[in-house]
Amino acid sequence: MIKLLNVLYSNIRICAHSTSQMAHKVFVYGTLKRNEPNHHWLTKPENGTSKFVAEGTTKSKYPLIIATRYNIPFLLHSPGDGNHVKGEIYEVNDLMLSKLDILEDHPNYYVREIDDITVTKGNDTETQKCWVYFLKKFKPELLQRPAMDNYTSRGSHGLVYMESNNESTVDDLDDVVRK
Ligand code: PCA
Repeated sequence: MIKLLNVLYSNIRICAHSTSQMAHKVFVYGTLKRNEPNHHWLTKPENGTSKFVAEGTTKSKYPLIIATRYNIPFLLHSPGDGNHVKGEIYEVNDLMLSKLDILEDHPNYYVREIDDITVTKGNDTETQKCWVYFLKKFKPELLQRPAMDNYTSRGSHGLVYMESNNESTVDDLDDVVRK
C-alpha cells in the first residue's frame, strides 16, 4: 500500500513538474517587439525564458492605436475595425508569462486572450493560436484615433513611448478604460 502511494505520489509530482514547464505562445505587437522600449523584459534571464518563433499578423483586423500621456500602444478589442496588425510570436515559459502579466497589469488593464495569428512561410500560410494583450473595455473615442498596422515607438506619428511607473499607470488607466 505504502509503495503504491509512493508511486502515485511521484507520478503526481512528474505531472505537476511538466505543467509548470509549459510553453506558451505570445504574439507581441507593441513595446515588447524587438528594438522597442520593453523588449528587454523578454530577454531578462530573471524573468524566465523566451524564444522567437516567427513574425505574424492578426487574422482579424483590430485598431492598433497610441493613447494616454505616456504614448502607450493598445490593440483595441474591436474585431473588424482597423488593420491586420503585424507583430512577433515568442514561446515563453510559465515564469515569463507571469512576468508579462505583471508588466501589462493583466487583467486590470490589458486583458490576455488567445487569438489567431497568421504566419507566412514561403508560399504557405498557417494559423497559430497565441496569447495577445488587448484593451477590452476601452473608451469609444479611442476608435477615432489613427489606426496603425505596425507599431514602432519612434514612428512618423511622433508619439515616443514614455516609461511610466506603477503609480502613474493607475491614473492613465482612467484615460482609456470605460467605467
Ligand atoms: N506591450 C504588449 C502590449 C502592448 C505593449 O506595449 C505588446 O508589445 O504586445
